[in-house]
Amino acid sequence: MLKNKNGIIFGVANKRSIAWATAQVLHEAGARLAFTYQGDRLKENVEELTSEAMPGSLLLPCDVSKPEEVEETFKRVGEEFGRLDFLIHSIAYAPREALSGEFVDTTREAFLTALEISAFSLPQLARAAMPLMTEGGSIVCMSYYGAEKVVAGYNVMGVAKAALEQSTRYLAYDLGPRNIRVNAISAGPIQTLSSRGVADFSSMLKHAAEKAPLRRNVDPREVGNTALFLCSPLASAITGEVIYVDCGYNIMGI
Ligand code: 0WD
Repeated sequence: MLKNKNGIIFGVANKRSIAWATAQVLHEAGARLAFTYQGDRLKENVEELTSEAMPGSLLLPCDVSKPEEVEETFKRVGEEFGRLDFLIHSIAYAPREALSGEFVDTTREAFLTALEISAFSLPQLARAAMPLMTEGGSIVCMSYYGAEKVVAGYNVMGVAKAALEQSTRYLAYDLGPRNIRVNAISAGPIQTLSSRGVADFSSMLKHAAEKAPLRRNVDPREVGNTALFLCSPLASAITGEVIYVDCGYNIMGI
């Protein structure tokens, strides 16, 4: 479904990353992929994963808090790919101490960092990708239910996800005339490196599986499948949406 399409994926940290499950699905659909990694800390992981499964992938260092790395990333993508068709934003960060205890105690620094890395990075990357999306495009980011309801412990990340979801809508409006679609996937809880930073995450997983209509947790590949749909022509009239991939959890009241 994505033959002759070029995409870039932000947020592969290790084999459990949602971005990695998504990359596998997009690769199987025929896409050519570029990956970014945040600093040398994660370089080896990404090299190891891609060298086995997708040799020849373009790997680029990109910490979104460093504008010069973002600029260099898209310059290289332009040189290698010429045209970009989709971008997967699967990154988030908040200092660990902000993801436990009370939201009221969030420091200025933690608040600004969480919002910068987890939300501002979406318009930042969209702006940089836009000139390469010459034949339209699809931008997909990852959100969570804590954007709209209080999830104890999710704290400032919930505020950042609210900003991310609303950024999705404003970007959809701005980029629509270029036929660039922008959507968010609101995924159910999945055990990854990041989610381990959320206080009492295993209880969240258990609760979600018990309450969701499908009575189970989400598999990261199911998030990848939805990203594939959103990047494909099948979703050609869908933009500015938040699509739930949560086994139905969000529809439940009591
Ligand atoms: O339950 C979950 N795991 C859910 C995750 C449920 C719903 C949504 N999500 C979201 C996350 O909030 C995030 O936006 O999905 C996205 C991917 O998260 P993930 O796959 O759970 O987490 P992980 O594998 O840790 O990837 C996130 C990565 C970072 O990993 P670490 O753990 O090293 O912080 O985001 C990247 C980094 O690779 N990242 C950055 N990339 C560029 N510049 C930066 C940065 N400054 N900071 C973090």
